[in-house]
Amino acid sequence: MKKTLVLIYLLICVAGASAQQQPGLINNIAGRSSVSLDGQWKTIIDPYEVGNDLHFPKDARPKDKSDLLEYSFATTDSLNVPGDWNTQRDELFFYEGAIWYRKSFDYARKPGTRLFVHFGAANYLAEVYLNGEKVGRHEGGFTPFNFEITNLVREKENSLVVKVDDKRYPEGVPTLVTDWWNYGGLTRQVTLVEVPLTFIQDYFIQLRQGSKNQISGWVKLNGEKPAQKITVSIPDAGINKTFMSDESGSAEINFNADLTLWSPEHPKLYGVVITSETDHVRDEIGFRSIEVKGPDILLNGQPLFLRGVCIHEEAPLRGGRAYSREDARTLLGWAKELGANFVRLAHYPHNELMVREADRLGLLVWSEIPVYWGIKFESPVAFEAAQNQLGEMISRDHNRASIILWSVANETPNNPARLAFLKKLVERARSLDPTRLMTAAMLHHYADESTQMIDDPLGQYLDVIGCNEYIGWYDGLPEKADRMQWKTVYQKPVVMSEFGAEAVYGQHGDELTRWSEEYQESFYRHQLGMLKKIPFLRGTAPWILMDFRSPRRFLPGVQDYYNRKGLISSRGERKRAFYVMQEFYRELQR
Ligand code: GCB
Repeated sequence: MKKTLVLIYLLICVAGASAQQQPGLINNIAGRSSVSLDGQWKTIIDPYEVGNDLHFPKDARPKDKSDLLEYSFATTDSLNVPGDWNTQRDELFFYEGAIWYRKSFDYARKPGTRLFVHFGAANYLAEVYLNGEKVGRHEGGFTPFNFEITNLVREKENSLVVKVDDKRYPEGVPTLVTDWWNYGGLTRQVTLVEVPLTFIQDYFIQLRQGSKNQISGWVKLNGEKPAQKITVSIPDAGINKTFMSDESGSAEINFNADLTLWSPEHPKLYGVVITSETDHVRDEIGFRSIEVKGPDILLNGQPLFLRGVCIHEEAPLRGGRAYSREDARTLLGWAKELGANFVRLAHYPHNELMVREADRLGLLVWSEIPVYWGIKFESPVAFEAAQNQLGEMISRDHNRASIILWSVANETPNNPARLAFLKKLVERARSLDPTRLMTAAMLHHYADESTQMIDDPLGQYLDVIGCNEYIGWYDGLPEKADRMQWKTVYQKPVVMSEFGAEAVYGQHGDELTRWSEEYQESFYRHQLGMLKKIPFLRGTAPWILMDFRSPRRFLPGVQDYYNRKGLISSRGERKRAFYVMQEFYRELQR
């Protein structure tokens, strides 16, 4: 069985490698020797996309005083990496298009090593050139990718040029319209990663689905010496096991372990060391089981209610894309203060530091790809983009205990093309990771004037049903929730994956005054009254932890390009509704 899974995985890797997009070979940089390329990068704004014609990748300098050259990285302005460009310069706030980045660096590569350049994310399309040669291209704004540069790098004055283009296009994922800011640029860390000639490309070390003491997974080597002895050790658990990889570099691993299980109350992480004859990596991994049984979610065999909150990757306090450990600590710290044991990281894979902090803090995670609203479900281009992002999300985070749910979509229209598209994504995710639960945020509809029905056919392929609803905000006034009951055709856990109302922090009025904290507070009281009565409800994730920028929220003096549904303002002020939710989560823990 496991052999088949490893085989399927490898076939997928091979298939993926032949596709136009190549996310690269490095799956985990955390335990690697690396050099950061973060900091100031020279940039050229190229709204008409003439940079290729003018040979920007060559990063040329005039040869003599007569030479005609109409660009210069050396003397242009810089942008900080990581960071979106929109919040770094006023004139780039609304900019969507191409910007060229250039970083020069020296690098003394040790003999007998390979070198990769790794990008945490670039939104949305990236073309990468080193010393004038194209090394690769990547599509998708929220997942990592890397390219091998072993044969191109030199000791002095390397020129790394990256064209980043965040123009929206119909077949992109996401597509043209989103309710979040299209922050462009090299939004996450850029790193040079040096590995041995044959290195540990990836590993999957998790409890077997349904088991609390059997670790099963695989290790994959890449390079000229694929067949090697591999040791997996977990010193704290007294584990030291040896395996052999085969001619394709794959080793299947399987062993029993007596472990302290990871949970929100006790987020135990073990140091796990994987050693091959030529390489070693160390990671911090938690072990827990996650299953569903009828309408219940079981964590380590125990039924669990997900006390959640949705979070966008918006930087707390300073605004723009979040990327740092400090950002992650602030956002997740607020979620903990709310009483959460669960976060929905909406609407795309967040940076790796968020997930690693969730591992440390004991927050369960829902992670999703930006298959959002009206993607072009008939298009093979859109499917390829979605599938790649799904694969990259899973391969980056498949060893994180915090992640219990992979989500394939948010509020997508119910039609046959979309069902076929999402079914394939669910199958793909299950083949890549058989241990986690599959979900999607779906819609509901009226069965009669006081009954909401959840019966989207997508539900048949999922383990956990996510449902977004805005009764009392887009649909009537808050008290409308009092008259609503919920039904579902599925014998599966339901998580209310969104509900919320907008309020400006500090704006007061009565409970019927839109945008006031009192309206939002009343909305939450009525919502909770309704939600408590849903017998199959196993989690809540209100929309949203903090106000975030959106290009479709115009109301002057109120929204000003912010979606104000945050329980906390963008400056960190808790609104009244925050305390209503906090009280509910306290009650649940009593
Ligand atoms: C939704 C979307 C979310 C929006 C939210 C809203 O249903 O999933 O992305 O931001 O509603 O505030 O309208």
